[in-house]
Amino acid sequence: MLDELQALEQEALAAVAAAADGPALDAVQSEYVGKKGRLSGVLRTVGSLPPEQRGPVGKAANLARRAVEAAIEARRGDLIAAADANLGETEWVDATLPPPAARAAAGRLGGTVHPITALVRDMEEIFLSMGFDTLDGPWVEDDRHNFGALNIPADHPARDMQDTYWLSDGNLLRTHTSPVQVRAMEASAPPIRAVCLGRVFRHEELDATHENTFHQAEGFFVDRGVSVGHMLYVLRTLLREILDDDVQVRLRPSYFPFVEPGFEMDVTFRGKWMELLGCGMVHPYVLEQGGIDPSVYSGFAFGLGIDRLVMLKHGVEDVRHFMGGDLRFLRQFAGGLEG
Ligand code: FA5
Repeated sequence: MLDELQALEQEALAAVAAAADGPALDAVQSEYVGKKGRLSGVLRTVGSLPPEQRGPVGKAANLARRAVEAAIEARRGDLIAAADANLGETEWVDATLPPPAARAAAGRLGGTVHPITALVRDMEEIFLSMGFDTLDGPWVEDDRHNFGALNIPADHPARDMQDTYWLSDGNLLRTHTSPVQVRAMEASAPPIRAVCLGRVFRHEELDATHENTFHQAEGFFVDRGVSVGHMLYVLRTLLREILDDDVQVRLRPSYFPFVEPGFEMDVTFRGKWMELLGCGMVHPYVLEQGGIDPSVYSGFAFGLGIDRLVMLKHGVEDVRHFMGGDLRFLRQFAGGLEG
């Protein structure tokens, strides 16, 4: 019986050493030392042995089981350490690889630059080449910067031209980029030559040329002797760079409380005129609000609808596509716009 036990122990130890991985080791464990295992079986028969054999056989069987269990734990530790050491080979991921869906999409890699973002980048470069600084302004504005300092007091009918999203604390989502003019004048003295390209918000009735979240490019230049001629030069240069040379443009007298005189510029689009921007000479009241002496300095300002310029450039028929989130629309701009 003792010889048999010894042979069983040797057999179990050899099986442990030969187990190549976790599942193989689990199988060895249950074959020899599991509840119904062969060594456990010997221990269960000890009670039926003649009394003088029970002690030595029981002791030897217990020792054999403990030796096999210890060998199993040691082997398990070795297998885990070996797997860890090998992790770099078996488990590596290429973190730079695009997800499978994006790879499959139109056989190209990753996402695309949104057409608005692409045009914003182009415009910023053009303005930079004409010596303009790029400024940012907050989306959440106060009444003074969005309206009051721009010569639109509380009861002014011009407020109705820009239906406003008011916030419960009395602030608002900026309805245009013109507040950045005021902020720039407050922050620095002339000459000021700056642009701000960013998002604006209006509680609009939506149609093919009106969104409630859209983008404007504000440009302004304040110095001694600035005239309408300077403004037209900058606008013409910008539009020539962005659109075809043969684009038709017209300037109409118009009213904005913060400029005098004021104009609107239209461009032809699909056989009709589309309003693209408002512009004019900065009103003396606005210069004063920005801490600038209107008897010494003059300035021009314009506010251009970026979404509409993208429509013109790419022949997009409805402004609502831009914020609609439809990837089929955005993928059309994949070629050549990646950045
Ligand atoms: C303004 O917002 C003035 N701040 C522009 C300005 C600046 C005038 C400086 C004078 C001096 P207006 O509301 O017209 O003006 O908007 C300017 C341009 O934004 C429009 O010509 C149009 O191109 C675009 N725009 C206006 N409303 C929308 C809209 N709901 N959806 C898309 N584009 C719009």
